[in-house]
Amino acid sequence: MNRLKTLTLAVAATALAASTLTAQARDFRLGLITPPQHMWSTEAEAFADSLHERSDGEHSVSVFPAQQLGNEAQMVQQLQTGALDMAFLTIAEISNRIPDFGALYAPYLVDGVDHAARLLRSDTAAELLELMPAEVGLVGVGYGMVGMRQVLSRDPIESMDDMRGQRLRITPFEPIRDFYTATGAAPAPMPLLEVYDALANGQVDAIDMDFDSILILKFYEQANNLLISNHMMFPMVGVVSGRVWRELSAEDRELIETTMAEHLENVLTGFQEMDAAQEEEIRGLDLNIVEADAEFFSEAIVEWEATWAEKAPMLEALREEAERLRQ
Ligand code: 3HB
Repeated sequence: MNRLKTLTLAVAATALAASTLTAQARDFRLGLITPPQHMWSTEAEAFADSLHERSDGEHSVSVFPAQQLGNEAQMVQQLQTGALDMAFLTIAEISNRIPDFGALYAPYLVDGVDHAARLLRSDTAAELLELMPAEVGLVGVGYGMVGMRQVLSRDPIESMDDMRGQRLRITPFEPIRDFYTATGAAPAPMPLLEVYDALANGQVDAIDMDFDSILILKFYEQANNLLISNHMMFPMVGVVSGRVWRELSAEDRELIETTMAEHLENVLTGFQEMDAAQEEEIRGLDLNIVEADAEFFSEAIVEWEATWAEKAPMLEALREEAERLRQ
């Protein structure tokens, strides 16, 4: 080895040692709205364990599930100021702030959970994440999801006519609100953890929900008609505060990014793996089940497209990608 190379290596080693010495041990805070038993929450805990282990005990992550730190709008604000370090967020709040994300909720963009996961792993979906630092000050590390959306209702829904005037709970965001308004229903925005009581006390007649939450939060106890419609996918995004990101060393960024991405991938595969069994379990409950497809909602879809093709220019590219990934 020549002298110059040895010297360069020695300087590099000293720099590395110095940066390790000055690297700050951190206890990051990660917030999410889902209850502790939801897979987003259990994978957030698993991410915390992995990061602790891979940083040789230097970094830890405290996970705050069940909206302990506030709703998603409040968490996004905290992420922007750096008061919160990380979160697993539905795309709902993000799509309210970056309309292009609304394209992910195009009705029947995907055929089911496998197709949804393929689309979320694509470069086109990754392009959306690139918009986040400049537009909301968050670093979007990758996607997770839950299962496809269904409609659970007190009264049977056999055609779109039956939806007219129904007070129907939605996650609070615009693309889904526009879809249900177009069906003739009266959308009632409400966070996940308020849904059970709202159904129980008659505040809403129906809810937009996924199989997993219908089961784990026992919504079927309060409404026994299920429209298996698979009408939209429901992505999640793992984020780090842009402010916090800027303070991190390149090494820590890399560690956080790869570790979080791995656990988000576990969420995608987890929901892919659970879907069929959950559908079977739900079909085994004492529910009146009706199935729906794009034809069922055709007029509402035309109306939705008219608004969102303009609001979310990424819709076209996502559709093309979804078409390529259709199997
Ligand atoms: C929702 O319906 O708002 C929701 C459902 C989930 C996870 C997060 C939000 O399974």
